[in-house]
Amino acid sequence: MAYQTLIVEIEDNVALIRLNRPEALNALNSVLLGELADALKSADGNDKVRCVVITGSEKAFAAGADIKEMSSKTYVEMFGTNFFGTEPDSIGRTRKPIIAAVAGYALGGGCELAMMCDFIICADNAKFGQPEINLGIIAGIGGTQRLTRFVGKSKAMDMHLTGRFMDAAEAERSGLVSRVVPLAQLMPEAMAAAQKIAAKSQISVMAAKECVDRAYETTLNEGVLFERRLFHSMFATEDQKEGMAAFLEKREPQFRDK
Ligand code: CO8
Repeated sequence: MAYQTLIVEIEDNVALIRLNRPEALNALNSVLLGELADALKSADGNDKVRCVVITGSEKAFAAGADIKEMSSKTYVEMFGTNFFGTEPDSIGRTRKPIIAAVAGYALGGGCELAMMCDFIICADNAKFGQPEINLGIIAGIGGTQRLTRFVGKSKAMDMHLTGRFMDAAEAERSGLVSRVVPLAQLMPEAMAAAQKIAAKSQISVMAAKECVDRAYETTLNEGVLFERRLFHSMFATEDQKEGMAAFLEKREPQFRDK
């Protein structure tokens, strides 16, 4: 399907979704968020897709929600239409793994979108921030909650209250991103990571994703129990037999998602 604000390519079992509003540094407007939710839903339902990468341009992953679109809205319009309430939830419901490949600015809603992905690989020119405070507003799609879980209270408060940006080195040091690579290596690195994930058993990939996500939603004991139940359930799959047999026979496993 052709989108106005996205370019989607599927190659080697990876769906690459590129945010494409260069005139506005990929600012997230309602068309883009709607299209992104749609693209993720179709990737989730497409047997050829085993992992998703979301990226932007070299200058901007996304510079936030679209300020032009929001500037004249009233409270009644925002609340009444649940503005930006539905699409982010549908992004969060995607069961296949999603990697954010971030170069340049990931600000406001852009930083929040990156944090909604399963992990972030960034280029050395990346800049993360929650500068909504400079506009007389606050984060609206999870930034106060997710950034705090990623980097802790002190840094999250600093970012949200001062609106300062965090560079790639600080983002890696703080646990916001999993890896930093030179800009030219960003897409090769992200695609290689996605292809590595795509080669695993999708059953165990989705189970691992559910378990890690559960860590943010429950107590340690409940999370460990949840993990153990899913761990036991892996032994009902053919892929567990194949994975362990391949190890013992010193060969590469051939997973069949069964
Ligand atoms: N919305 C709309 N247009 C934008 C945005 C944006 N967030 N960011 C940049 N643009 C536009 C500029 O207006 C400009 O357009 P034009 O050429 O027509 O004037 C074009 O992109 C290029 O931008 P700049 O000329 O400003 O480029 P610079 O390199 O000088 O500066 C910056 C880059 C620092 C990124 C700067 O553009 C900037 O500060 N942008 C705004 C960042 C920001 O405040 N983001 C937070 C927005 S609010 C938000 O995200 C709320 C989240 C809650 C809901 C989330 C729902 C998704």
